[in-house]
Amino acid sequence: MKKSLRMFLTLALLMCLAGCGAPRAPQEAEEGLLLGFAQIGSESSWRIGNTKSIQDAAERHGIRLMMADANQKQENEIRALRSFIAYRVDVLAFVPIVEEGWENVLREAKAAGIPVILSDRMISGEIDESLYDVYVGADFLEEGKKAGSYLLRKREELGAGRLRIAEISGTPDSTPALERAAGFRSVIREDARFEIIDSMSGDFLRSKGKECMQQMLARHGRDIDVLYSHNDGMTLGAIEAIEEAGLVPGRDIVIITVDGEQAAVDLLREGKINCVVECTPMLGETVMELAEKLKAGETVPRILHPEETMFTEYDSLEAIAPRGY
Ligand code: GYE
Repeated sequence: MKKSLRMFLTLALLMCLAGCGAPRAPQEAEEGLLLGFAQIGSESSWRIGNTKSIQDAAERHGIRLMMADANQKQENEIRALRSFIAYRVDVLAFVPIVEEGWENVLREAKAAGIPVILSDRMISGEIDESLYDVYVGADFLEEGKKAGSYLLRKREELGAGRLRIAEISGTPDSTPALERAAGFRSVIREDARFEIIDSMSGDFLRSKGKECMQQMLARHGRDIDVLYSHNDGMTLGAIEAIEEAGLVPGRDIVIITVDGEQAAVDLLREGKINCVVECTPMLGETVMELAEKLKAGETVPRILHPEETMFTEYDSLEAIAPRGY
């Protein structure tokens, strides 16, 4: 069968298997590195920026990209990975939506001799380290610690009594949700006045962030001093709920958020958010460089964290460059 026809049939198969968004067709049909990338979906502006970063970098590098959108379902992601393996891509990359449950498909990739890049999120469980080559993504524990360290600085302004924190966390069992929670707790533990009075998962979705905040406001009324939200999308939803309840975000409730989307930085400038912990979605360039090295059989580091910062109400905010996501 002609290679281009085989490619077309494989893409059609992938579309059926993933049951959702069409995988992106490779730019050139015949030559160059072929990268299979399984993305988890488009739950946030961060994710949309991440997908674009991958696509743009693949184009710059002349890498043929087969991209599947798993529509937030691990089983779709696993099916897409199996299709990439069957197609014999040169390198596999994927965003593990949750940490557990990847052993079998990774063993299949290893048996087929295909190197694996974990992009943005980590895996855990009965994982033999040889089942993937490299992790490229944020240090989420550090992000949680940054959020906590901002709060230690803020605490004197908040009075002498208990400081009641409501948390809206990300997708359960995903690395950013687990580690943003753990890092934050490891820092605020230092002061017994801090108390996490409620924690709900908003699945990294703006709509769910709003619902969580509405429910927590109904349960606790004005007894919430601080909101710690694991991503900007959920924070934007929560701010709507706070304003609808007649409260002033950033003043009646101190707001800490993670990601650093343009919309969150704008609200930080307006005083409606107090602290934005940066998490960059711009991982495309590094993923492509790693894919090229892996295909060439070169050794690569096991872990690569991008440099990240945070922006708070205590900083001068004029100089922050447009965020691009
Ligand atoms: O914070 C959130 C996205 O995995 C770091 O997923 C990523 C998170 C990001 O949907 O906005």
